[in-house]
Amino acid sequence: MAIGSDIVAKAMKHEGVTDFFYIMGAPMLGVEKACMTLGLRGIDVRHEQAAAMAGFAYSRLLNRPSFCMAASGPGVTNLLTGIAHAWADCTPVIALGGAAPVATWHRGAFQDIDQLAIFKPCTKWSDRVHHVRRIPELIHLAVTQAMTGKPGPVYLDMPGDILYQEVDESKIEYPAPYDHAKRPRPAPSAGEVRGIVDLMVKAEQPVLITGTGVLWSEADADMQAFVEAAGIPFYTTPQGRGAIPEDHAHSYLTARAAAFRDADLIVVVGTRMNYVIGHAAPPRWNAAAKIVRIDVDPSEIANSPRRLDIGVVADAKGAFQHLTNAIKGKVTPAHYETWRERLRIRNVQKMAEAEQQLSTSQSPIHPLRLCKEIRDFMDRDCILCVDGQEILNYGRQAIPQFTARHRINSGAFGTMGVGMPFGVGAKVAKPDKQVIVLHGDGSFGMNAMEFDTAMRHHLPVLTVISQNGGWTGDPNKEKPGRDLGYPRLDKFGEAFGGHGEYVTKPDDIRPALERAKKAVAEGKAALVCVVTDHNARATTAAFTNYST
Ligand SMILES: Cc1ncc(C[n+]2csc(CCOP(=O)(O)OP(=O)(O)O)c2C)c(N)n1
Ligand SMILES: [Mg+2]
Repeated sequence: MAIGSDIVAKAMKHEGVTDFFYIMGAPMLGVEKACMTLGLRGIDVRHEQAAAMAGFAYSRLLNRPSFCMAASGPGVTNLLTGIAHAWADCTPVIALGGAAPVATWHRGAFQDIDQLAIFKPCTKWSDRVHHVRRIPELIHLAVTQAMTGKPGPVYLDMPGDILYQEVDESKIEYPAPYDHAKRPRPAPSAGEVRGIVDLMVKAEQPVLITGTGVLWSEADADMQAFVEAAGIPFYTTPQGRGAIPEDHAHSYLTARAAAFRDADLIVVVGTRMNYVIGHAAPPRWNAAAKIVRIDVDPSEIANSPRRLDIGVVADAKGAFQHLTNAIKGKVTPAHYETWRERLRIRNVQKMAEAEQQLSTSQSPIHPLRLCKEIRDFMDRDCILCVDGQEILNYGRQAIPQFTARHRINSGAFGTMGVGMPFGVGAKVAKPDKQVIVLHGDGSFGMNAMEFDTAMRHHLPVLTVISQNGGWTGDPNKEKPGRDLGYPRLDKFGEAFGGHGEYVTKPDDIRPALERAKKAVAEGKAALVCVVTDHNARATTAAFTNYST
């Protein structure tokens, strides 16, 4: 005889799950133990939101569902911010929440609250296990819901009496595991492809803008083939960066604003037309431009904030392949040469200006100088997780990206506190890659205890903190609750057996990073605390009428 908890673990293993993130507690202990008995790696974190956030990074890096688990009541409600973050950024994090027994609902039972209702608006799909024999079906459904079409988080509520119910194992059926290679990939019609090619033939100044949809579709190489065949300049959302290495000849990072403003054809693929790209609408984008949009999710096409000239429901991979074939003999790189040259010249000029700012040796250290030091230090395929406000904006401007999926940050939800958990999840997903977390000091505090998780689980993450003494820059000293002072966060790292560095001079940053790298090579997590200028305020495109 087995109990429901054993069946959850077996169903997860059957679906190919190898790792999960959790904090122990009833009624989920049985599931957690059974998973580890079956050989799954359980990473016990220090706050449940960090379990969901670590899962987020894991999913992003591996294009796989991630699993997090929490005890009933406050354990489950603690997951919420991480799951909401995954919802806002369309990432397949699967949360299993322990719940009060069905038999005692509404009778004042311990930790009894309607968790399913709480998670409904924060997930792509959510449900409750009602019958022990249907557990494998529901785990399979959870994975399928999370992974197909536009991905997203799901929640499964697991009442304690079902988890502990005995069941005859011979009566349990396991569906064939979800196979991502067989996922539906809608293709554009011949007419749609023709229409897009016509617009490309007529265009003189087109721009391709893409997002993480391209990464989920595993279409990076197809995107590059299209970009090279057409000679079209490309830009990505902050998290879609690296789909094509940003030192590619058709990448003009610092000419972004000009490219958006002057484009006469905007091709939007695998990204939402949300505030992150200024809705692909005026004032950031040319009002007179033609616009083509390709997305796997029909509701995205239907919900475009700007009238589309052509809207196509299609998967990015096939769409790029069709377009690359269809433009043959009609659009060549020569077509857009003048346009590219304009962007190239602008980019070269602005890059040179930027390099001067980045090299500043002002004291206290400017966050841009810190970014430059990290840029020059990090591996080309480093996984860089960035969290904060000023440091996030500076990092975006200053540090290019060469590897798809390896850049994750506070995202569309603007969630502070994701950095450390992302580092943990990233190192679990890709233990052989360099993982650097670039953190604000405020956001670091939110999940700082994940440094302990990194140490306990031998996940040598290199964390760099831009310690500007509080939340955001505040040159005019006008923000309530902004100041946090300058505690010795390097000592915090050392308290858990990690490597600590404390830096106040620009020229000391690189040697400190090198020492931290050595500690990381020896298996230790490292905390490099760099005191930065509290007056430094990054400029970025405004997306609200107010700001933090
Ligand atoms: C969970 C959460 N709480 C609060 C905020 C509001 N907020 C946005 S930016 C920010 C400050 C970030 O400061 P820090 O991490 O120190 O980075 P810095 O901007 O100083 O580089 C805050 C509190 C948020 N976005 N998310
Ligand atoms: Mg700060």
